[in-house]
Amino acid sequence: MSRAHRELVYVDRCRGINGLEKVVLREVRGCSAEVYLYGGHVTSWKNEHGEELLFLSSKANFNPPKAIRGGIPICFPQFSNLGPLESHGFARNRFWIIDNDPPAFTTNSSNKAFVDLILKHSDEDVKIWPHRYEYRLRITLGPGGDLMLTSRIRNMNTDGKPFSFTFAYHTYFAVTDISEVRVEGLETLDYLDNLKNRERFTEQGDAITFESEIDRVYLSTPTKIAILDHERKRTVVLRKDGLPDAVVWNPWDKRAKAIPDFGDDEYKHMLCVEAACIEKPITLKPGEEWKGKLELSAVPSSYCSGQLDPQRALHSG
Ligand code: TA6
Repeated sequence: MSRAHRELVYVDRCRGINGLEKVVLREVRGCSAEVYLYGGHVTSWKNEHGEELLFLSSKANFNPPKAIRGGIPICFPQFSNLGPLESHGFARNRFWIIDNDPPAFTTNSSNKAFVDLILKHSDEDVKIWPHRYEYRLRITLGPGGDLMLTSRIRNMNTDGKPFSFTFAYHTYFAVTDISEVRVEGLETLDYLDNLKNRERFTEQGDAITFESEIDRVYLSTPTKIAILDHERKRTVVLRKDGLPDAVVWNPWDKRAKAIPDFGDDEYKHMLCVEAACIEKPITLKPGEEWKGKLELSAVPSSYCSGQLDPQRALHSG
């Protein structure tokens, strides 16, 4: 093993913005990821060239109890305003702790850069969501730079009661120019349009492109979705498991101006594609566990007669 390899600190626990605790994951080829314990929130994912693949607003607050704008907020136990809780639930603005003794996890033994976090019911939260739970989140940076998030949520109620929840990995991807971005994998699917009272529509046959505000929940989506950044000649492939829905969101100019922790022009450089479980909430009986996995990889886009070739990205691997 080379000296550089021997000295690499795969998992580094330190302090980030406003002194908040964070964990930096690094891999030998130079990729990295950053995770704030506040929110169990991934705020950065960089490839081996040091290029940032996630969007983080220049106006993001790292001031609890405000959620961090950008990266990968965890929406649990409620997506959006689909229930009595605050928008997107409370997991994104709670302090998670490092889980030093996680239960067995089937994992690739070459993964060295990972962290296990845990969030449990608190006396305060039981007043707004009357359930006992254990939420274990493993975040892994693979040797090839892939970012993997696995959520395991267990019902710990002692009163025999089941609970239900909706969920999303609200991932903000960095894009060079939103008008040059295409999303492949959601063609012909049904979606609920949040801009039209969640009315149900069917997507046409073409890849999704962007020229105005969009806020949709695509239903029963395939396990792979590709985001093609034409200008950067990069494709991010999202693979998911246990998460049938996919939200696509960009606030565009007018709505961007109304979001205090979001720059007026930042909508041009971000796109949320969120692996989610929304239409049919997950119900767990006491002792039962749910698992939802997201895997992200960034690959150079290939060309086919001048067009990006998403099929190669979607159907490989
Ligand atoms: O996932 C899309 C969405 O639910 C939008 O409706 C939009 O408002 C966005 O999330 C951001 O929500 P937030 O509560 O973080 O401002």
